[in-house]
Amino acid sequence: MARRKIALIGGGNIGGTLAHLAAMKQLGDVVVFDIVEGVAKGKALDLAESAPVDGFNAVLKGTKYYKDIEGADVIIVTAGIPRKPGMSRDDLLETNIKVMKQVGDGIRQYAPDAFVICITNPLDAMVWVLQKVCGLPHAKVVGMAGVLDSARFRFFLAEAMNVSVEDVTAFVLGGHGDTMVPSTRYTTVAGIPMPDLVKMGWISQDKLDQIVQRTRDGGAEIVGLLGNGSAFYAPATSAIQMAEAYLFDEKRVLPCAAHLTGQFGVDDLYVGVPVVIGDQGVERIVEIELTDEEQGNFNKSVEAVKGLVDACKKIDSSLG
Ligand code: A3D
Repeated sequence: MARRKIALIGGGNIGGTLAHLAAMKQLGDVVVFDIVEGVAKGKALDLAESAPVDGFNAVLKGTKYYKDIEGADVIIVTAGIPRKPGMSRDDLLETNIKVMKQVGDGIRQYAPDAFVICITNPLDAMVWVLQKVCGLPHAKVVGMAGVLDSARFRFFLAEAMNVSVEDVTAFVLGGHGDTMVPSTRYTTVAGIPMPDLVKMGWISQDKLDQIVQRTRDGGAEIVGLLGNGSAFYAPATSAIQMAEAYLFDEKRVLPCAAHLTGQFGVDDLYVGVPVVIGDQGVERIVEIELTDEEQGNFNKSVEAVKGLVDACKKIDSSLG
């Protein structure tokens, strides 16, 4: 069987880490695309030179030409610019919409059968724009945020209760950002829901509330520590988990930004919900019952996403 092809659009911090992980895990040959050609080529060559030591078989190529992504099985998009001082949210949106339009055109032309994972922020709006432009089926275009947000939630909880991160399963809904909705009811240690663990004295309600807030602020915490740039190891690892679920038809149940058509009362928006990922892409949306409080918080989060998508439509009328 021919090797699979993984194309990474954006060869910055996350793109480089994705290339490393994809090569080490031998997911396939790796193409790193960036408008800064030297960065793409330099990272691809540097990683290729690590292959003899690490013992992986993968061809790594850096490029600034979309034709090189031709036939890609998986595409992970991190291209874009972060918000700089003095820049408004709309300035950022304007630039990243333009980037998503270039990327979407490239995907439509050269890799219409790929499974596409978007990471570029503001995530829920950018994945919406990307799908609109590339025209791939909604099931084949998803956003990565929930796996990362729930990984952070799991890590904080495991640390607080002194248990293995592996035994904590977490549940995060809604848009990526301050309004995300970590659900403690559906978050467990080895199947024991958090409210029961509070009753059992494993964690106090106060500590749990603090962790919920720390999860919402997880991205900002890393930005503050790094001083320059944002998180990249955990975001890359999270996107690779989604890529593996698709490539190996794992039917994993993962929280992703998925296109909703009425589920949870949301229509034509990408919002974080649990989905099943297999070789058809997003094969199922897991629609759970929410309490009134959870639904209220979820609705607030959806409103924030809707505000961003409306702003995108205003900035670029072709998206309307
Ligand atoms: P960074 O290291 O700046 O990499 C971005 C790369 O995109 C740079 O190498 C640019 O040269 C390249 N680029 C810019 N414009 C284009 C273009 N038109 N075509 C191709 N490449 C281009 O950023 P990063 O890797 O740290 O982060 C990438 C994105 O992910 C940002 O938008 C972050 O905000 C976002 N992010 C999202 C999450 C989520 O959980 C959703 C987490 C962390 C970061």
